[in-house]
Amino acid sequence: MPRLVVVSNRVAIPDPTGKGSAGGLAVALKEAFQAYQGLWFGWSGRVSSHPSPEPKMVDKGNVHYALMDLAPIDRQEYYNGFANRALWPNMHYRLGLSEFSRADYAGYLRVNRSFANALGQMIRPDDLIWVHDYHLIPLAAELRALGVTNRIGYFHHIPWPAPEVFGTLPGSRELLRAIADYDLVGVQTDLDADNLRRAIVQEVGATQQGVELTTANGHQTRVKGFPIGIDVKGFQQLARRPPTHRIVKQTLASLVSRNLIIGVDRLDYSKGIPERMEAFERFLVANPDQRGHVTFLQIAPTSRSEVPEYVSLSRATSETLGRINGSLGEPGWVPIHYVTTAYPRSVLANLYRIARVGLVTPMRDGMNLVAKEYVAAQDPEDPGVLVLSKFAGAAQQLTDALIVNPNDKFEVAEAIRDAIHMDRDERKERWRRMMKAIQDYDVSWWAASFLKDLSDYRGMSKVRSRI
Ligand code: ADQ
Repeated sequence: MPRLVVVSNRVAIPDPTGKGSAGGLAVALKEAFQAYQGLWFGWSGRVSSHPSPEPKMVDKGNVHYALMDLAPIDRQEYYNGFANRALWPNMHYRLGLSEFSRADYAGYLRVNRSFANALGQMIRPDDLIWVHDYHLIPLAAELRALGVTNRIGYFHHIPWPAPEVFGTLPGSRELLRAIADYDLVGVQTDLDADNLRRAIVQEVGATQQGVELTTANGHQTRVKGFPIGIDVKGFQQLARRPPTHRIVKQTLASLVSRNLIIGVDRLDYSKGIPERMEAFERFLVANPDQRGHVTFLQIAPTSRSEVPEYVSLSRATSETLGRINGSLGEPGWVPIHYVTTAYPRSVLANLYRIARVGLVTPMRDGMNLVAKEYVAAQDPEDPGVLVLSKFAGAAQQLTDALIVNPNDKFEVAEAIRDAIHMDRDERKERWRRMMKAIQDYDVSWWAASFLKDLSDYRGMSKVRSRI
């Protein structure tokens, strides 16, 4: 049986108690790891002053986990620095927030090289290697430099911006050259794929035939959209379970004759959380009859709190929240409930199901799985309405959501009003079509179709035979 080698920035080892909530990628790869023998390589999440150049091995079932520690400077430059202060904002079209530093970029390349050195020694000839996300773009190029000729695929979870935007980032051409060293590059949408192919053609001088690109050295790579999905059946089952968690019971109790609107995100400026609160404010101002009858619950655990832009966002969000609740709230009714706890998936599923409206309005998002989870969790006989940003990859598939531009709070406010007043027949009809879209392209489809494409692909053979 060929081995599947997954590489990602963070490695999610199954919780021995089985109680913890599995990370997104762990859920996505569960089935793939049943079909293959597995090795999952990446950062342990730990920082050590003298990290070992060799990974620490942990074995669980048929998956071996290879965990690398990082030195404090590595975490600062590679993770907080180049990945999260330069690449992330650039790829989410926030050029004003993108902070490039040569030291950070050098740290990013250094960590990718040290990961490749450690991983390279573990690779067997017929391993299929699947690298995940923007932290690890140069990994294939580093592995190739060590003589690794295996098929290597890359999946990019966040948007790939227009070439004019990506080109503003110093180092962008080198990164494009590096990405062309993969055999298959998967992105979330056809638009992302088109952006990336155009950039590789323009900046690296590759020739293009359909989805296939050939670089000057004869290496061929394919760039295609593979929209990521969720475990629809699993999520539906969670949503149908009777609520046991305190927050769900309290929320239900507080909702007598009130509608619930829900937002669930990591606290990240790409998710448009303060903008969403302002749109809700606009809705309450324009629809005074709704005051006291609607509550907006925003769940947003803090993330990347070592990155200065996230500290400012946290402050700005709390200020917006305080201002709105102070000016519009009444004794007995708080318009926005804001919670910074990360809840288990079962709790989210229950909350999605009782919410009349799912408000998913990122300024940019690769896909956005919350939109799909919200749809999966609904009661088919009385489903809620999804309000979805046109800038989430999910909007390409969920065209029966109420699609909005998150930069226009008036438009979002109108969509909230329409969602609350939508009759049951229309809600059911829209939900049925969205449900079909998420079932047809669920997480099993995503992993299986990427891996099939990668294993069928012969593009590297010409180069391999010359080595
Ligand atoms: P994220 O930016 O993290 O992922 P998203 O797709 O919404 O965004 O995934 C978040 C996941 O975390 C969801 O499964 C959600 O349920 C969970 N989550 C969010 N808030 C939570 C909370 N308060 N408590 C518990 N769980 C919570 C990146 C890209 C996305 C892309 C995914 C997958 O930015 O665009 O969809 O990868 O490719």
